[in-house]
Amino acid sequence: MNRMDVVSQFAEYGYVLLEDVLDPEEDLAPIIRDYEELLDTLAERWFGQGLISSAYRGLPFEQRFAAVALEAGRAGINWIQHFDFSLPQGGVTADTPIHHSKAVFNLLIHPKLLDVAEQLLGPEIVVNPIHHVRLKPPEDQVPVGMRGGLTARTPWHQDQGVALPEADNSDILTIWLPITAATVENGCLSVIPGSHRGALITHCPGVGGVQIPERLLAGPGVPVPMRPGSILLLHRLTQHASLTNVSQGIRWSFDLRYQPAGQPTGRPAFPAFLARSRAHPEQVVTDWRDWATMWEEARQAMMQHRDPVFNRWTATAPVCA
Ligand SMILES: O=C(O)CCC(=O)C(=O)O
Ligand SMILES: [Fe+2]
Repeated sequence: MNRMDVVSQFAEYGYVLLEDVLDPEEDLAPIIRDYEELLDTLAERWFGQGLISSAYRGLPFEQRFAAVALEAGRAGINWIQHFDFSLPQGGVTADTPIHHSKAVFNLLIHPKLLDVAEQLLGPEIVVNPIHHVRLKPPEDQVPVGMRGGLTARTPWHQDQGVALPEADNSDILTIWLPITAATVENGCLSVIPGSHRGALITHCPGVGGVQIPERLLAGPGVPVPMRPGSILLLHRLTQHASLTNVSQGIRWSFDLRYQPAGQPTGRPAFPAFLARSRAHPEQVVTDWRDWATMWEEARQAMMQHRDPVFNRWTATAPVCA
């Protein structure tokens, strides 16, 4: 799709599906290998600690992940935090796990993703720190208390609603991409076309995170099944959710965010960095260890200070009653 088509579709619908942007072999296989290694480390550790009954050696990633997550969840381990490359919004300690690796950094700054981002944002591109890996087992295997947007169904929301008001005028672009096929059955995204032309709707706290009450949605959702290599661009006001994973397998995706340099990120407690720049090429972060260090510093700051504010919404809004 050429630049004008991306820009006009994005303006019209608030989302654009771009097929086969990434090469699964070249671009996604390193992520799979990285997470295989991480899973192996965690499975051996938890098995060694007697927290799970087997390390499930030799299983392919998907089955091994589902088996380990099921048992780890029962053992009370917040397993998703071991895989995510962001910090939780509260209760951060020196032991809070976070996964920073070269493979994840390389995906975050992948030239093919930045090329697409540049079409909408211009050439000075910052990585916004609101980003996640989502690894979702079959939903009935996730204990109710552990269900959230990273592990289970994501309720209806606008991404601007999960950022602080400081970023209301920041052009934050979401790029969502599956590592393994995202299907209607395993919980692909659902989007409401054109909903980005409306305002930011009040989000109410609830199971799975802050969410737009169903009766305030702009219309019916359109499911967006995707194959690995394809990417979905989302406007910050586009209303979207994920479906429930009712399959036997896992649903695995990354959601990354980009914005023009010089705008607030909406999550100031977390580190943003310059990923592409013609004006200040010397300030572009190119070493994954520098990125990891920034997050380490954010962690230290969160441990020392009172938990920063992450959300603008409270349950007391009239529409939430
Ligand atoms: O992957 C999901 O379940 C939700 C993703 C999402 O809401 C986002 O990437 O903004
Ligand atoms: Fe979202």
